Amino acid sequence: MSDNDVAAKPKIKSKPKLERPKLYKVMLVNDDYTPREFVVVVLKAVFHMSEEAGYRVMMTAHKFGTSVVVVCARDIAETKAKEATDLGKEAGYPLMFTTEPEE
Ligand code: TYC
Repeated sequence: MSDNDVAAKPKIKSKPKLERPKLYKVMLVNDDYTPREFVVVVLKAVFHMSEEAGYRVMMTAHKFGTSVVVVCARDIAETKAKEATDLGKEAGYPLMFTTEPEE
């Protein structure tokens, strides 16, 4: 090796850093008109919750204003929130589900 030779850098493959897609929360929003039992029916139908889990989520929104229903990918969160909100609308209730990104 002469003095001019430069040692080849070892080639270390670095993994491309893929951003992890953000997760979104589906939130249940309280209102004064939708019957409690109807909220639980919707939670069971759209989010496959048990009666007990649905009742807990409904009561949390009833007492505190909102409740987290599920955390999932954005497109699924938006589709489910719309489906659930539409069920309320079809029955004449102002029931509302919203989505928001997780911190
Ligand atoms: N507050 C409603 C009532 O007293 C019940 C209710 C609970 C409605 C949760 C919406 O997201 C909700 N009939």
